[in-house]
Amino acid sequence: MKINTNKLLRGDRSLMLACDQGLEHGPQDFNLKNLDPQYILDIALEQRYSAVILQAGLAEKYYHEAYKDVPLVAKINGKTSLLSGEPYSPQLCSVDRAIKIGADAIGYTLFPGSAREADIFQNFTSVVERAHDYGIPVIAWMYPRGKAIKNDIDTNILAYAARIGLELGADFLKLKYNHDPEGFKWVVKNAGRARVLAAGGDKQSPQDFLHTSKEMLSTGITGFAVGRNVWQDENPHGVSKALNDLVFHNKEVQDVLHHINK
Ligand code: FBP
Repeated sequence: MKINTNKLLRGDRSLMLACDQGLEHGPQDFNLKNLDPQYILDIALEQRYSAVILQAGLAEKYYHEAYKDVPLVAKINGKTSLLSGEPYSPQLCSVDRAIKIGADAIGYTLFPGSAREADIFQNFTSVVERAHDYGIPVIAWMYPRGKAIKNDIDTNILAYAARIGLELGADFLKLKYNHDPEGFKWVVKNAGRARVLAAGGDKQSPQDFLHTSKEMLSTGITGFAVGRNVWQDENPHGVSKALNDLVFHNKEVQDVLHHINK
């Protein structure tokens, strides 16, 4: 079965907007504006993001009408930040339901190194099988975590995580950046034919974020699945336009700063 990644790519690049933090982090990430998923969907639609990432619950209530022009990544597992202990993110929505809701891709978080790794891998591979039977791509958040992981952004650990994602059948791997462009090139090589999307991380100044993004693009990644650095910014449309120019037009940072300085 051919896996259809076309909808998620423009040329060879992709820029996705993540809005699954409400479950993962809770309301601490939001203010009165971006607490409303519609605010984030408006950014995704207006700035022509390659996809928006939502849990099924949000998709059912908010992913309607014009928003359907933006491809949907349905995040089908999740957990809160309320519990400590070995990380485990249970599946909360079936692949079939995600497709009914309109998913163009399935999103799933894995924690390689967790004491629950065996369960995570077994569940993930059954998700990949089902999604691929429909020709739907799978995006794996590859987040090495748990007591066994001393440094989750160590180059070798990230490279191992990338290789695991490839071995288990993911089509895209979402990885955290380690601020070591040479090391990260090795990480991307280990992803093989799976494409790498970098996560945005905690909010930085838009200037710093754009410089880091440009550096990340030099490592061979396909693009970003970013959240807080866009919708927590006071000018999310400006940041999005600047990112668009970096990702899809290979512009230099100094040539896109006008978008955020307006
Ligand atoms: P951000 O760009 O806001 O960092 O979002 C990326 C993301 O992977 C989200 O999809 C997810 O909700 C969150 O980060 C997970 O964060 P954490 O590393 O705290 O588990």
